[in-house]
Amino acid sequence: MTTSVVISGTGLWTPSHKITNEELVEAYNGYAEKFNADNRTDIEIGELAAKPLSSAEFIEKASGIRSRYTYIKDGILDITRMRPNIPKRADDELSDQAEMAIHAAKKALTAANKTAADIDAVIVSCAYTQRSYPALAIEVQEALGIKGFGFDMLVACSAATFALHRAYEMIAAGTAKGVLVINPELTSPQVNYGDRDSHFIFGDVATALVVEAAETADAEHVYEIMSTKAVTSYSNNIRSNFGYVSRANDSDPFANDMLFHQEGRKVFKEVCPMAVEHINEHLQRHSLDSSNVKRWWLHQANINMNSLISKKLLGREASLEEAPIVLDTYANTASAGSIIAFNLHHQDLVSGEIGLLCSFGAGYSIGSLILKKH
Ligand code: CO8
Repeated sequence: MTTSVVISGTGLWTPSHKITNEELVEAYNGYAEKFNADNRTDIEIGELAAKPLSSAEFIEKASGIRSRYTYIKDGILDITRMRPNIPKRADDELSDQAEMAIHAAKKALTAANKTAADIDAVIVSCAYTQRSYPALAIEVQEALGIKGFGFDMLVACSAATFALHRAYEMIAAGTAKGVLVINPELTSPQVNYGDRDSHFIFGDVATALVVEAAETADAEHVYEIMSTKAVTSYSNNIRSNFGYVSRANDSDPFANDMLFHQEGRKVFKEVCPMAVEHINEHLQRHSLDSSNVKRWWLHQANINMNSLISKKLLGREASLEEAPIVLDTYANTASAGSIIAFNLHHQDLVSGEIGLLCSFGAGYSIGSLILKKH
């Protein structure tokens, strides 16, 4: 008999600090004007390019983002700093990302009607972890009193869906009875707030999900994972060179290439058709098509990407009820975007209805799950 694997609870932790486009643009423009004044001579002789100004209208039109949450606001809008000021914690204190993860994990456990005793595997999966070891997942496991094992995973924007794939396989194989998948997306330390093209894109958040066998699930809202599908295809169009080798190759730890950077237009053009093909193939595996899907919990990187993808899938614009958007308030939260959409927009589905969860981003990486409400 094959085990039916379900998602039985989700948790969302939203930081209390919020930055609007207007606040962000005012800080960036102040920084750019100061940079241009300080470097006027080099700019005049063509040695240095002047920094162009940003605009809140452009940001909303090009991305759908109006504001974002940040773990710490202090420092980001300071034009002499342009990065969050996150105090260093001692080794015996809970780390920042573990703290974010625990907030979301507790909510997911409550929603799933579970306690630590029901979980025996913890996966912390996100775009960055603040240290290499010990794994954040093991720190979270210890703090929550979970027996078993934990490990960290990095798959940029597809970290959450790829971790759900692993959780699904572990439950199906019987190697775990309850898995907590947690995505503490602390993106703000990697954002180049002095770069007009990308200063507005990201926000911080943490999401969590409980994955278990259908036979142990007793929560109010339970979703069977009908199947998972993943694909990766190498691309340098979204990149960060930050890493532990920098010390050995004498690179500047504050250089622009150590931060998130991208060829946004190329990403848009290349990833949209990949995502459409991927989703159609996944649905075909179950002899389904887009008309069978009640809800699309799509990755949240750019509203124009989502509307293009849903237009190609449905042959028309998707309504906000069919394909919810959380970008306007959360911005791009790396792998957590589709999970936030799921968290906020899943309870109204009725038994037997189908939804599709899909991430797409750096790598390139695409991950999808077809979910059926119990
Ligand atoms: N204000 C005013 N004007 C601007 C601004 C700005 N802030 N930025 C750019 N412009 C200008 C450009 O210079 C350009 O001017 P011109 O036409 O004179 O050259 C014009 O506006 C148009 O610029 P673009 O062509 O760049 O504008 P787009 O319409 O393409 O929009 C986007 C830019 C929003 C970046 C868009 O291309 C996009 O969203 N692409 C998809 C990118 C994407 O989804 N990337 C995924 C990245 S996330 C990911 O994979 C996870 C990584 C790990 C997490 C990292 C955490 C830090």
